[in-house]
This record gives sequence, C-alpha cells and structure tokens, in this order.
Amino acid sequence: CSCEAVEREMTLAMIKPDGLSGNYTEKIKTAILGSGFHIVKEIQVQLDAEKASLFYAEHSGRSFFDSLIKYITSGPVLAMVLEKPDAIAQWRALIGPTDARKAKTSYPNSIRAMCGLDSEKNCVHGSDSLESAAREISFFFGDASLETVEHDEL
Ligand code: RTP
Ligand code: MG
Repeated sequence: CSCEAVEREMTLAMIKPDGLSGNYTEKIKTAILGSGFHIVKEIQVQLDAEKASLFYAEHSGRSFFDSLIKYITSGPVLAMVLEKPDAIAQWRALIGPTDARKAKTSYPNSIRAMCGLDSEKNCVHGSDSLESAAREISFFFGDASLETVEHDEL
C-alpha cells in the first residue's frame, strides 16, 4: 500500500563559505544524519559571480544582492542533496531562521544558531519549495561547467 503519509522528498542543502572555513562541516553532517536525512549526493564547488547571480536570481535587485554575491563567492561551498519524507520543510526547520542572531535567541538547537553570525552570514542554505529544490539540484548536479573543488584541497 502507499502507507507513507508524506512522500520521500529531496532538497538542496548548501554549506556556505563561512560554514566551510569555520570547520563546521562535520558538525552539520552529524546534525543532518541525526535528523534522519540521507545525503544522496554532494559536491564542493567554487562559485564565480556569474554562477552565484544565477543561483540567487530571485534576489537580484534587492539591496543585499551585491553583498550576498561577494559572500557566497568568498570561498567554496558544499552542496548536498538531502532526502527524507518532507525534506524541504524539515531541512528549513533544522537550519532555523535567515537571521542567525534570531536563531541564537529563539532557536538555539538550529544549525544557524551553531554556526551563523547575522542575517547574511548564516552558514547554510535550504531550498524553499519543490520548484526551487528541483532547480537548485540541477544547478549543482546537472552542470559540468561548475568548478569542482576536492575536499582535501582545502
Ligand atoms: P537561503 O536561501 O540561503 O536558504 O536563506 P533564506 O531562504 O533563509 O533567505 P533568503 O531570503 O532566500 O536570502 C538568501 C540569502 O541572502 C542573504 N541575505 N542577506 N543582509 C540581508 O538583509 C540579507 N537577507 C538575506 C542570506 O545569506 C540569505 O540566506
Ligand atoms: Mg532562500
């Protein structure tokens, strides 16, 4: 039977440059696996401004856009496909609110409370809908032109 009330779902998680440079990768993965997600795929890449602007196209024109592109291209990012039932909402809940200061005060167990700094440097990303998850997964895993960075190069 189709007994599962919630279908298995995939989302795109990303550890941002501050998460990688702050050595939070293992702690973040421990939180991911401890919450029952499967890490289906992962890739570490260095985004350039053009790719980053494509990834964050929905924010072009916003006051924080230039600063966001500078931040997200400041070092490599680690993109992961996470799978579990209701993965998109569950991952957003685990990372906490955009502003890491709010995460620290109101969601102390969230990932952004652990490794984020403010409303920009919040160390992780999560897709916000089925459509963005599909788009973001193909952005990272369907593009041979992305510059891959080996983990042990760091
Ligand atoms: P994300 O897309 O990274 O998972 O984060 P989000 O949905 O919680 O936040 P969103 O509104 O999509 O913004 C994307 C990223 O832009 C940076 N940002 N800076 N300075 C600011 O006011 C500001 N607001 C957003 C953050 O890095 C945010 O995650
Ligand atoms: Mg977003």
